Amino acid sequence: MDMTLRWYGPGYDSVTLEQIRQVPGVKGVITTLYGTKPGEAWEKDEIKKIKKVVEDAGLTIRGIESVNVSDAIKIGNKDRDEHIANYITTLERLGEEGINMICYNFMPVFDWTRSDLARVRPDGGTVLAYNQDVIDKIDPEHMKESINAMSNGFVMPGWEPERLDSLKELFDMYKDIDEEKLFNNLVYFLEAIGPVCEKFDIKMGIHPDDPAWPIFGLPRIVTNKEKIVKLLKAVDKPYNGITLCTGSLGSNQNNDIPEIIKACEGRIPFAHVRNLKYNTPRDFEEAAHLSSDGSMDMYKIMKTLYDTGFDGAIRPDHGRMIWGEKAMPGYGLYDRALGATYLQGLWEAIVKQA
Ligand code: DNO
Repeated sequence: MDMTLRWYGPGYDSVTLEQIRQVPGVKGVITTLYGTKPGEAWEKDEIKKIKKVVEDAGLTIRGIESVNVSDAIKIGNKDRDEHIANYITTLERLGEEGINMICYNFMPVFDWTRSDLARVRPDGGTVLAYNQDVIDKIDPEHMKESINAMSNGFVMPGWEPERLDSLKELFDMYKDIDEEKLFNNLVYFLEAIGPVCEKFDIKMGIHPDDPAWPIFGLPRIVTNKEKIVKLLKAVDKPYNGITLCTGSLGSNQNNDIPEIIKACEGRIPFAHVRNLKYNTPRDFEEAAHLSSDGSMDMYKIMKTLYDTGFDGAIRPDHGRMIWGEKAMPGYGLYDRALGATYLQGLWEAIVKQA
């Protein structure tokens, strides 16, 4: 298990590599070239540059989150094959630099979705939260205004301004895409990138849909154990794995995370481990990582990862905003650092007990 922290790269993150290096046990970061557009090939020099910046700070790049998949690939339109060729080039260039864990998602239009990016909790910290009644009232084509108003001036991952500017076109492009077509397009993509993944021993970890059910009439295909197992079987190769995101899968209160971990044994190159507090079947908020602060059993999650031989990268996920920090919602330093040490504490106890 390699404990990591997500870092957005120079100019995008309020957290520095020097700070990350001081979080006990964290030796690597999960990063990306934030300025790149889905569909384009990443420049070799840019990859080398960010690698050097990270290594000069005494850390390594443990993986990429994300190499984003373009809407053309998800929809399967005329630009798909060109975009896949560029994706393969990116993987090849990352592989050549020894970077071989890639997180991506296959969510149409919106990446993760929340109704509130700064809900105040009883301890005064603020957190990301989701309320279905609020989401039901939002006009999805105007999500841009909602997200911009909530994001502290940061560009939120998955909510890049250029995407938000064309929401109407994006919705139109997806109007004939149902679950089955989306799934087939994902399989097509995974088969196409197979050779480059195998050549460089790259592990792809698809991120679950968040929340884990269809929203705004758009299909969602990575939401529960059955769908994940179907995907792992459809391309039954070690490179086709998942990012085990407990907060995303856990948004659906019917999902049993330890059972999902067991069903994915050997196919989890990356884990995002965080807790949620369920308030009602239609409302949850992102608690601190500790089991006692939320609704999930974090010990059981870490123990099941251990018991199934998990040896991938792991990171604490969205943290609360505490101690007056100003950062991208969910991605401040303080609470994620607390999460990283807590998860490592659980892990140490599990290892020693075994
Ligand atoms: C949100 C993240 C997601 C995730 C992507 C992976 O905080 O968990 O944006 O990085 O879905 O492609």
